[in-house]
Amino acid sequence: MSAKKRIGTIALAALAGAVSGGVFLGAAELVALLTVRDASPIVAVGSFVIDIVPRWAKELAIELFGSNDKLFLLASLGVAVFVAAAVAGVLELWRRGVGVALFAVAGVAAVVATLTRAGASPFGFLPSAVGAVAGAIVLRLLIGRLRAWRGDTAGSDAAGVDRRRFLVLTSVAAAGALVAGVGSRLGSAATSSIAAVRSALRLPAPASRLTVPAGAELDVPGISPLFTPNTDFYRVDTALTVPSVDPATWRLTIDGMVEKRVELSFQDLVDMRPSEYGVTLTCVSNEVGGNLVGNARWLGVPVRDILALARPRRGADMVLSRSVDGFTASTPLDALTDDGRDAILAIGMNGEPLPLEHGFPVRMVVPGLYGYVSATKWLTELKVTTFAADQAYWTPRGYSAKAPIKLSSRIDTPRVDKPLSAGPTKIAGVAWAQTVGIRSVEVRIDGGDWQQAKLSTPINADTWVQWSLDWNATAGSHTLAVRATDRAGRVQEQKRTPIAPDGSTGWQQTLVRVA
Ligand SMILES: Nc1nc2c(c(=O)[nH]1)N[C@H]1C(S)=C(S)[C@@H](COP(=O)(O)O)O[C@H]1N2
Ligand SMILES: [Mo]
Repeated sequence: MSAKKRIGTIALAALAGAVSGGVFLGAAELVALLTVRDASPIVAVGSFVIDIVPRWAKELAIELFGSNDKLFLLASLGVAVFVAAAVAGVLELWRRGVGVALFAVAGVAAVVATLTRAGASPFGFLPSAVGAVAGAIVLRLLIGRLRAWRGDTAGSDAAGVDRRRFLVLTSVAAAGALVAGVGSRLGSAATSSIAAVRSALRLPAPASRLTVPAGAELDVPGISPLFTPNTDFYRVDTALTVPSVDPATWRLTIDGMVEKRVELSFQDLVDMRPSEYGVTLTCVSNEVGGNLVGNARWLGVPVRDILALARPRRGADMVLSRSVDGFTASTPLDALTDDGRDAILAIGMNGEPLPLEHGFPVRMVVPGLYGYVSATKWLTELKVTTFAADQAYWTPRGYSAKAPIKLSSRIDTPRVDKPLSAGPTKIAGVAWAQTVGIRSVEVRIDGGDWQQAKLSTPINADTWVQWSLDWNATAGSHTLAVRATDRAGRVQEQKRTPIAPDGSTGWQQTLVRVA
């Protein structure tokens, strides 16, 4: 065989391998659609990767791709699968059975990843197993045909026939994999019944409504709205696919160091007459000036009332809240039981049931604590325990077990990327110091004196305030800085510190160009 022909054969083997990899994924998605929805191997392996990647990689992904970090992970995994499958194709060409063995190994790995997910169904092995078998069969067939064709004398009738057989089978397999894979993902999204259940759900009228004082919202173009619309609300979680939890079968277990183990249904929460609370949520990954912060009107029931049903025992100092997908958060027990703090189990967000990606049907919301230590979505268990005995998801991954939100402020307008023309304008933004409240916000232009910004009337100490300062912008470049002071008199720290282990500090500085 000439070198050129050999290279051509290897390339075709790689193609056959990649197509077989596609068959693996496509068949698995189809079986997942028909049997165990959550057992897609690519999702299971992706979730596994999320749990094991080092902190710096995760931070980099969030920094580069923001809320698209999961899409990026899936795409990288897809590429990795095709590359590995192409290699399997070449190996199968080199020695019969080696490529097939590689598919078997991948199948076993996918089965393990699927079965070790939190809440995995015992039949979760089916999609990966069927996918691996289908992929291996196709690989064997394709490489067999490729061998037959490339072994024929060039230009012979047999070569023509075998060539056609190889190409036809490869195209059919590729098309089948594509249709099965894409069709199944679309079908699964379209028939996901949880979205329909959510739209049909009617929330009870709040026992008491949140009072929003006059002057709570400033009228400044470009400022963050007082309440962040659900569709614009930042999303951060480790869930590669949004968990489906039906409120009809949802149960919350309160156990651990309690006098009485308690189980509650969604209706039990509704019967506890939920009220409205205004709370600004913040992610520990929010850089100074970042957008991983949002304010909402939550409908919920105080966690203290729920814990009271179970009666925590003496000695407990933490509640480990658990999500259906295995995520956990460690919240100091007193942050949940203090009369002065409105920690709630929320069922509503801005007048609607919780959106699916924000924890439908029930999540926790605790004023003053970063999301990763308090705001568990798709909540399923509250385990009363101690910091000595239990660790939450992020604790062994380099974040503090306890993490109060740090006082911070942000400039919303003007923005670096929006041109500004000279003349009177407003510098404006938001500032937050949950549970304490904001006393003042100051702005510094071009290193001059700090100037007092005007504040909106706060809803309460748990929500952010808006601030604004009149500015007569002159042509040229200007540096703007902002800092806030809370009602305890603490001034926002100037020193820049990174988000790990317990939240960023520093003053936001922006450069604006005025034309
Ligand atoms: N189940 C689950 N809940 C979770 C998380 C998660 O990864 N899984 N992430 C937490 C983090 S880090 C934050 S900042 C908030 C974000 O809530 P949001 O996505 O509704 O804005 O949810 C928290 N609750
Ligand atoms: Mo977070």
